[in-house]
Amino acid sequence: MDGRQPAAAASGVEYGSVATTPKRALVTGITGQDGSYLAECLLGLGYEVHGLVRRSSTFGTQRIEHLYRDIHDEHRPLVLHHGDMADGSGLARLVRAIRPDEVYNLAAQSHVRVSFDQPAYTADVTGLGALRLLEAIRDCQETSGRGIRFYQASSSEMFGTAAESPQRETTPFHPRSPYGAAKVYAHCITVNYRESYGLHASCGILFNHESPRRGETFVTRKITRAAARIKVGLQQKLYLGNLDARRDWGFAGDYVEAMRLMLQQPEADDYVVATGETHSVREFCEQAFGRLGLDFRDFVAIDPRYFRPAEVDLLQGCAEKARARLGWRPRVSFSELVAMMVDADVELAERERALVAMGHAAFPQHGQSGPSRP
Ligand code: NAP
Ligand code: G4F
Repeated sequence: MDGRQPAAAASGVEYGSVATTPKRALVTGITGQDGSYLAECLLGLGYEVHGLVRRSSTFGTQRIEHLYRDIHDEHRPLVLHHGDMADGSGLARLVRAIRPDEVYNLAAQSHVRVSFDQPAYTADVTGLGALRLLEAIRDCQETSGRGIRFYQASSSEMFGTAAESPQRETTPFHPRSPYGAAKVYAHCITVNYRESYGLHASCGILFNHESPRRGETFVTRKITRAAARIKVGLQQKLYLGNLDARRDWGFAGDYVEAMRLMLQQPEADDYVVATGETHSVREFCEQAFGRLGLDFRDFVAIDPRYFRPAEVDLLQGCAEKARARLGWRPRVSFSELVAMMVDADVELAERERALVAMGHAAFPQHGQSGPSRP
């Protein structure tokens, strides 16, 4: 048997027809940037969407608030379940109860800098979490005889100091962080379950993708949020680390479509998803501040605390395979992405300024109290 084929014939597992609707999807990491765009995309296509949410003492569902309906509404297309990637038996119970057609594993401790401070936690959640979910799917598939298609959120961070540029599916991995190493494990175990058990399991090797919903400690959002706050007078300076790092930045809304397309293919496989362009952090600053008529050099200062023990200097992806096989291509350009993020953050900063004028506190900024902003 070709390791890439679903072992339907061998295992007696049947995959639902690609045209069958409504499909049922389970999305881990639904409260994150990508989870919110993916949930929107799937709901728009008529899916019944189930999301894994970890329990927290505060609400963490801001990004999906607009998709959620009252739990007393009988016909809710979006259902949230408590769970955690560290809890294998909980994941198994959930997969058995939901019996999804498709599972998208987006949950992770996804911050590279933080992974140096929390390496074991990152390995557990980002690496072993994928294994726990794969085991849950394998068990459910074996007992029910129904195929479950699986998507793993792999990352360009796995390439690290790659020997070639642009990076493609065949480029060897050389991770430069505990996060990158955990993602390599999750990637390899997904490929292994495809080859060993014939699971329809695909990995999307996604390059950096951003949006107005990006977490505020990732560099793009840190820059657009600060530029907007500086513009309206709520902040004076922005402290950053390595301005020379280069990334292939795309729009998250475009990238979740590639995830879905991977699971509609007859055969599972791995795909790079990228724009093919690379820009430095300095260029991002220049464009973001420039959109507001500001010169970033007047406001940006370097704080070595934001340097990493090991850095990934250059990422640039080749998404030819995704283009040829999935028909996928990015729609939003680099300058459109920067503009979209800056404009959204100006709106937010203006609302914040109005609240401050009424005597309320400014919105909390990571790093002003508690652990330093990564
Ligand atoms: P994100 O905004 O940081 O979202 C991460 C999600 O994982 C959140 O929903 C988070 O829940 C959840 N999560 C974290 N720990 C968990 C745990 N122990 N159990 C259950 N859920 C947990 O990340 P993203 O940018 O949307 O990225 C989505 C996935 O793609 C991640 O796996 C990331 O590593 C990967 N990826 C991202 C990029 C990128 O450029 N964005 C590129 C390549 C790969 P809370 O809301 O409760 O924190
Ligand atoms: O925005 P970043 O934190 O993203 P990074 O490390 O590339 O990771 C992101 O992309 C990965 C895909 O390649 C994902 F897998 C991962 O989950 C995450 O979404 O940092 C980008 C670059 C780095 O080189 C960093 O050193 O920006 C540099 N940088 C400079 N100053 C900074 C800062 N990064 C952050 N977060 N904060 C700074 O002050």
